[in-house]
Amino acid sequence: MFVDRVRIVARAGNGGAGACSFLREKNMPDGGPDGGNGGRGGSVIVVVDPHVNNLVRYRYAPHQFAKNGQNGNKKQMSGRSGADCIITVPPGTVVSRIPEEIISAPTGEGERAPDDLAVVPEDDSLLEPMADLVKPDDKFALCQGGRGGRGNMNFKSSTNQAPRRYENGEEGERGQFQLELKSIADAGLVGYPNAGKSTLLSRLSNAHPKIAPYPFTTLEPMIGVIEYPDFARVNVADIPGLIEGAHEGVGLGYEFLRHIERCRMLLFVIDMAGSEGRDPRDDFAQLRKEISLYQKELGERPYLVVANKMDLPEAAENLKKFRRRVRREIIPVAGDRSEGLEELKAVLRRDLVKV
Ligand SMILES: Nc1nc2c(ncn2[C@@H]2O[C@H](COP(=O)(O)OP(=O)(O)OP(=O)(O)O)[C@@H](O)[C@H]2O)c(=O)[nH]1
Ligand SMILES: [Mg+2]
Repeated sequence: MFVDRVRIVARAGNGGAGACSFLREKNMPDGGPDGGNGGRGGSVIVVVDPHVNNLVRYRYAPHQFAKNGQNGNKKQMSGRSGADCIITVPPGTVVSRIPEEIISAPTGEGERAPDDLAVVPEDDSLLEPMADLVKPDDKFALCQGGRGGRGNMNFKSSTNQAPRRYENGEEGERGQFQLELKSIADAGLVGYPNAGKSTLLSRLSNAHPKIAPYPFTTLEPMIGVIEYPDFARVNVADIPGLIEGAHEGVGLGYEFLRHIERCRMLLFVIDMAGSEGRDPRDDFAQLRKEISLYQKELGERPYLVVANKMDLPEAAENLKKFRRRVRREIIPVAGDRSEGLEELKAVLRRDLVKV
């Protein structure tokens, strides 16, 4: 299962308490205070691991708690620090806080949501973005561990040689958070189901997506890397196909548009043969519309048209009509025969690789 959005409850460890103790040894009945400090509580830390590609593990383990620090001890011994809790996420994970007001807001029946259950805010705009973790090993401390309290050995002074004072540890931070994967690729493939997006990705890049002659073969996004002989790279994201009405929840591609939200360029893959009696011009117009309805800004992103299935008989005539309507760069290809792909690669390189 591909999971690209989870809500978690995170809690850092509390600091350990400082100790209150006095040195007692043979021949030293009144040794000084020797209570050590408490250890620091562990923090909850989010770290990017490029080998992780989704967030599924946190769906099943939404409670992420770090360990408490241990209490200080006699003989000036400090308590051990609590272990951190490390949350590994894929590159492109956006971390947001779910504000308290939403968590403690009454639910439908006038009840409060339980404190340890992450609730789903109706409105994403209420979330407070905290971090956008992009590169491998990017880190973010979600909840800081509490500081350990000082033991009584720290409170000795010229006027008080035998202090009984010590501190408790600080509480660790806690909260509820959303982790959302918004993949980062240079170019994103957008098209109707069966248009041949996955075929293109498999022929252009090192990726091996599933390809089949039925709609909605692709159920989860995938990123492939195109490597050029001089080691320049362009990565391309394949997502499930979009259909008319996608913005109203028809089909499943819409949910996945977040994975191309951050692409620098969109590649509209059009079945130029007009299989199943469709008109490629309408397909294109509909796709553009769905994209803009998803996000106005995504509709304004630079794009190219990839005219696919040019090997089929109707395609050439359709392409002529298409060119008359769409005044854009159009690259004719036949994905499953690898025809036209060198040109497509060259164009991607021209537009996406910095020199
Ligand atoms: N004739 C012809 N068929 C193609 C071409 N490219 C892809 N196909 C076929 O079209 C069908 C769909 O290909 P996919 O790559 O799975 O299409 P998709 O756009 O990824 O589809 P979804 O994942 O369902 O959105 C497969 O049967 C492919 O073999 C092409 O250039 N010419
Ligand atoms: Mg596919």
